[in-house]
Amino acid sequence: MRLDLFTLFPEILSGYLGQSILAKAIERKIVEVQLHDFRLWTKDKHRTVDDRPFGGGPGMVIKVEPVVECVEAVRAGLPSSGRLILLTPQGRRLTQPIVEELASESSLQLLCGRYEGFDQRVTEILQPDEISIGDYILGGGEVAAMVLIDAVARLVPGVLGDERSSVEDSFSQGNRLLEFAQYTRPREYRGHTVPEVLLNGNHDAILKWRQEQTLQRTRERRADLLDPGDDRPI
Ligand code: 9D3
Repeated sequence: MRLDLFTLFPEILSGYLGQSILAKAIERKIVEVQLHDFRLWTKDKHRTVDDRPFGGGPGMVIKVEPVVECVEAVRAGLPSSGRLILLTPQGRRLTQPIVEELASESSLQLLCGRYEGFDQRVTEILQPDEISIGDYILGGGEVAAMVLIDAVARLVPGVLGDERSSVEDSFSQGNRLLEFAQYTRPREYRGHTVPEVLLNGNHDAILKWRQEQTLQRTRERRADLLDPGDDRPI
């Protein structure tokens, strides 16, 4: 998978890319990542990327020309253009089905905003998929891009050490249940014991207990997940 990340703060992303499970995947050439700083696409001597909003109001808006020209130039050089995604609080909320869909792409371009966001004409011209990671306010799109990359990359074959683990995820392939409680040694700690059923080696009983746990937990904590066709929080 090829990832092209567009940002005014490439150093926020480069730290993460050098650390996570991605670092190994990049080393092994399973994932290729390139960072693009659209400040380098400005033409004025002060390298101006933002300006005051027409109509007034607080904050600054990212200018249209450097963003559009940077993204177009990079996309033109790609073997296949893949999907362009704008991280924005106004996008559709990222869910595991969307993550699975993105993981099947061979190329993703992620556009990260700052300040009050981009000039609307960035969206009009580039027509990106607009994605939000949830209903809370971040300082910028970089953290959201890292969340998306983290979720997508672990589904790319060969990125995870253990191939088994992503298929069994509690949110993968239509499964929308919480996971059961896990225990390891010791059998007792400060009077807190491990459920007897997990200790006696009856695998049918263990499976049944875990399935019950999963349903009970989901009902208690995330009843919204059991409501079919609804991916919105209550
Ligand atoms: C408080 C400022 N808001 C009103 C003027 C607008 C606003 C602009 C830019 C709010 C947040 C941001 C920065 N956030 C993102 O770029 C972002 C984001 C988010 O804040 N929440 C959830 N998902 C995302 S994806 C990108």
